[in-house]
Amino acid sequence: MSLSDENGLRRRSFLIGSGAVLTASMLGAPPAQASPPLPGDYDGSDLWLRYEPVADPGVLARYRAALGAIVVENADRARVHRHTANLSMAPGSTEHLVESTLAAARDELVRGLGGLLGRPVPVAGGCPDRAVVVGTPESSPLVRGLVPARDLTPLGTDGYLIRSLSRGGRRVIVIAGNTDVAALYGTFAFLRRLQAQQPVAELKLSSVPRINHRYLNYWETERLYAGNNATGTGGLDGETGAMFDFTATGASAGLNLPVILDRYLVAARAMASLGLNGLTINNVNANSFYLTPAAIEQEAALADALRPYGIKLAVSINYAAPTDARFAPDTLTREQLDPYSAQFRDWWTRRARQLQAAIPDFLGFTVKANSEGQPGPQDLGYDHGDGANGIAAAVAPLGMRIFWRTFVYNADVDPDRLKRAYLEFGPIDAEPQPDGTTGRFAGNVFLQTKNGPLDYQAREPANPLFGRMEHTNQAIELQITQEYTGQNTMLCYLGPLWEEVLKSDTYATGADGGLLAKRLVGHVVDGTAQGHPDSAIVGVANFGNADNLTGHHFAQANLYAFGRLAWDWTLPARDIAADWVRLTWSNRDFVVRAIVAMMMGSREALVSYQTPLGVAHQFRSSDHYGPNPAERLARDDWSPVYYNKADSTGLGYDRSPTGSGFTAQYFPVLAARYGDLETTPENLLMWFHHVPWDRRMRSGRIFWDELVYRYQTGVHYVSWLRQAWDSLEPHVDARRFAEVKAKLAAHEADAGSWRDTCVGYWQGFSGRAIPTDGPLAIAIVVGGRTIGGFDAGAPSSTVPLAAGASPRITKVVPADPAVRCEVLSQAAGVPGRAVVRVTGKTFFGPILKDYVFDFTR
Ligand code: GCW
Repeated sequence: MSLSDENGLRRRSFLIGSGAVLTASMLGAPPAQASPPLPGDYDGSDLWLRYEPVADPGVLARYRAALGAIVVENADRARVHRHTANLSMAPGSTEHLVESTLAAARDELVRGLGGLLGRPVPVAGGCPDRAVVVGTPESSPLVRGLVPARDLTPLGTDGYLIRSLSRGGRRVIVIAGNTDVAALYGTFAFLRRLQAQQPVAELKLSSVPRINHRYLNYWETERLYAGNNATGTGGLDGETGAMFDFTATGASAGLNLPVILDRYLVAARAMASLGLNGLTINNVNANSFYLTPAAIEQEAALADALRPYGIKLAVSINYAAPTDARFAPDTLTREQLDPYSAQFRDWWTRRARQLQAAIPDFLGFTVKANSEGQPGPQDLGYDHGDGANGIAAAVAPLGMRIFWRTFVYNADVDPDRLKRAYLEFGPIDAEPQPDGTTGRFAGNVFLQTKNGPLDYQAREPANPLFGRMEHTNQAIELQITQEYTGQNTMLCYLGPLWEEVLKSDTYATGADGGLLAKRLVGHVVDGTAQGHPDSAIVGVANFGNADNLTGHHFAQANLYAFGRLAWDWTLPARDIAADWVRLTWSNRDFVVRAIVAMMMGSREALVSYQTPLGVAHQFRSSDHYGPNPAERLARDDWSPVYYNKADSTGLGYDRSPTGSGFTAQYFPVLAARYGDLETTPENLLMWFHHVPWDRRMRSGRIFWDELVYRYQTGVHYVSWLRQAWDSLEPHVDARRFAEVKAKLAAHEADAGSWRDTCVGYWQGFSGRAIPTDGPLAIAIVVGGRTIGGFDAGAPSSTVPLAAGASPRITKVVPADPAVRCEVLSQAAGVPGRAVVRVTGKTFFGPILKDYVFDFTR
């Protein structure tokens, strides 16, 4: 076997040892030939809405035979509201504005079928043979005749059905729902089937979302990793790097809203393709600019453009906005921020009315209060219930909702940051009310809660609020933008993280003390656990103005996965990944398998090289990207040292009953499990315990050794990712291949820096040597001598040889017989360098290490 190095030179290599080499090629790909990359300068700007011609001739023929016309009766009749008279696209745009939801569905079919089938599919009237018919019983007599009303009833407002039918000798496919937007969702679902080359014969499908409000929170100012300049954080030509232009200057001044840009409509179509139906347009550290009359006019234009796609807007607000001079003379004093005062409520009612006058379907407000320096009701001696209900009362008559975040950690509440939110919100939820009911939060308040009790870490236990807030509407908040998961550099597929959270068992109990039948976090969120009638899920979105909209090509997958899970949280992350790969990269099975494999281990690998075994938040404070376990900030609960508690006895935060007692916030089964070091899952160990360096782990190793190996294997996975991606070069279009390749190189280097920084720092406390018997440990035989004990985390190892001894490696002896060893290059002399590649497998996927040996005398 021979390999090409980066210069395209052929090198001789040979295999020693046994076991499976898990390269992409072993996952079914033909071996990487020295063939040229696929041509193509496609930049990723269509997200998963690429409608590339179907390459498989058999599938193409079947699709062409089945899909001959598009019928959307009365598509233009139900025009959506438009506030902005002169709404227009920017000059040179390729997207176009539509005025109704059914027109959006029709146009998507024209675009999608035309692209996939490689020839136009006509829009027709009547009911021609081989028609795709889209509509509702109201919009379309044809649909009314084809689909019995009783079949539509269970679909609610958003669900759809797709059916193959035969009428009077004509075969049609009907896509129907009770509302226009449901028909649009069905249209996208149908196109997704074709993009993934699934059969279109004998269709009998239906789908209803499990969660009502499926929203993105768009953060225009923070944690934006998708700007179109080199760093990914900013924009060019006067733009900020944000998705929507409100205040761009310079060359982009003419592109501010109300002008609509292509990317807004690509985002709208992408959101609708997943069934996302709401968008808060600004960061929760809210700028009150978005409430000013000029901004409301701009928002109204955006809402107009998005409305046909079923997307409604919301705004994040600052609790003290009424004191902002921008609203003069309509301002309040600080004292008037009393949530029970008429002035305060009336002020918010006026603001909400202005918004509703321009945006009739405006959703309401997202609020971060008394958190990280944001003002809130506590500034006036009130609690979160008082504050949330005050604004909720102001907007309730307008049919709006308040999404009040529970991301609070007032240090006066408890020394353990993780305990604080429940201590503040729990009692309000449990409070008996004068009318005999329980819980003080108003009916139009949702508490918006991050998945974990800390802050978007790559692994957290589920937030104990889930299941504990029985009397209040709950929204789960997931972070799509990769603040703590590699930003725009690392390939980290978050589907497995969210699947893990949504399928975590809360062990919630009912009034009788018995376990609830449905009690996963997903059941709590969708309302079925405790009978909540309303439900919401929110993702902090990763859109920016980069060509590919998300900065990293693979970050598109996270947006996609969030949307699919928002619709149906029970979907397996792996299946979602496979769909995304087919829609985005390739339909060839071996390519799909290879890329899905790369994605599926990527989050666990990141946990391993950043924060293994439950040690949380070791990020440097400046950017939350790189490591700084030694950092000590003025606020201790922002400091890595506060979380790691490293000392000579061990590592981790004791939150057991003899520590902070946080574990008691969970339902009894989990409280007991997490409260005891013996029963705490190892991947959460340091969330709950200060773990002794010499504790025996399930692997048989002591904790210190296991910890070091977690860091190493995380990096080794990224080394494998690089090799797997390289092997796909002939099968992936050139520009995106090169861009991902470059990101993976930086990813590997940065993963290595996490390992080296953290292991080096912990070693100062453990005082122990770096173990050398890990999963990829090898010995080499050189000049008749067997030499081993190499540090698998080191970039190279120096090997002194006796005078006259040959530097030729004659044998490689792996500690684990299942790993595969390959001498990539021998040293030409001494001094000289040899490289041995070792490939194996760990619990989250393949791992690879190139040992570099520098022979000296
Ligand atoms: O993780 C932190 C982020 C902040 C963010 C905060 C929050 C908007 O670093 O940027 O503030 O979470 O969620 O409020």
